[in-house]
Amino acid sequence: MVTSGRWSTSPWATAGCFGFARGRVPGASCENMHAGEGREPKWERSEPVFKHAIVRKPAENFAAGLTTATLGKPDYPKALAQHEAYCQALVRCGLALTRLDPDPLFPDSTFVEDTAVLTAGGAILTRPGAPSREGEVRSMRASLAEFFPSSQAIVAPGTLDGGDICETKGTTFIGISERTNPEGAEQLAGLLALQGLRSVFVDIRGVGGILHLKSGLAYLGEGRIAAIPALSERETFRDCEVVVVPPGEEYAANCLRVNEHLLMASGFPETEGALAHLGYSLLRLDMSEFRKMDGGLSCLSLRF
Ligand code: CIR
Repeated sequence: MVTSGRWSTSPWATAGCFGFARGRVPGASCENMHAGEGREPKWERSEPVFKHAIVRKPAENFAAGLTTATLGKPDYPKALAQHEAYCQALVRCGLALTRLDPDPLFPDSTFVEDTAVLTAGGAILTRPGAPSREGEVRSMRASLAEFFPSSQAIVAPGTLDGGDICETKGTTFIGISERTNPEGAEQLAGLLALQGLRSVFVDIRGVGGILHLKSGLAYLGEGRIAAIPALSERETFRDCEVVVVPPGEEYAANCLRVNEHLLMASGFPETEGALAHLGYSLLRLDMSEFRKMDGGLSCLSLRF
């Protein structure tokens, strides 16, 4: 059910209007916002926004990656099948894929999203917060060079994972997390400001159950976000239209808008019903094996 007003008694709510102009980090000052102007609206229903995606097949030692989940060891053949279904979904959304070879040196390297932030203005290579993942950036730099002749980078002592970056119409939310530190967030905000893009920091340290900002938040297009209850009430999002993912279905918050479609994890009937009710063309994907490694839909690709 979709009702008006913030979620309190009803599990589903859409609230407010979009614009994000008054969005801010609770307890933080306006210095946390970086003004930017001149950006074209990112989502136009009639016009595909993304044309390309980079993906990397999971390596055989995928199960040796980092995880906090207690869902058991991922099944490799199943992970490969799920990854292929994900790739097919992106193709169905109209994207051309660059498929990178598995890289067993980095068991988490299938989660390519964490290695770069891509905007209309260029590529920004990250500096992942987990030391075991830092080396993933080297090969991504080479892969991106074909599409982005020059790039910028987050540098020490900054750390930043792409999973903490949620780009919306007019504002980029930057999560400060166990992986993205304030220095990394400041560096990214500064680089985005040079492109005329405005950033707002969202401190998610202490929010249980999410690794990255986008583990609990997704931009759905048209000024609307999906968010877990722990984030949906934040002042930061008070001007957004918020679809609150109900308790028990938090994993479904990491959905992915790609052009005319919305990719979502299967097995979350309330979320699916609400998104369908809102008119989204849903592509449901079994993400069970990636979930076991703390991964979601967005982390499996870099889109541009
Ligand atoms: C990690 O802990 O880094 C990986 N096992 C999962 C990364 C998921 N990435 C993402 O949500 N953007």
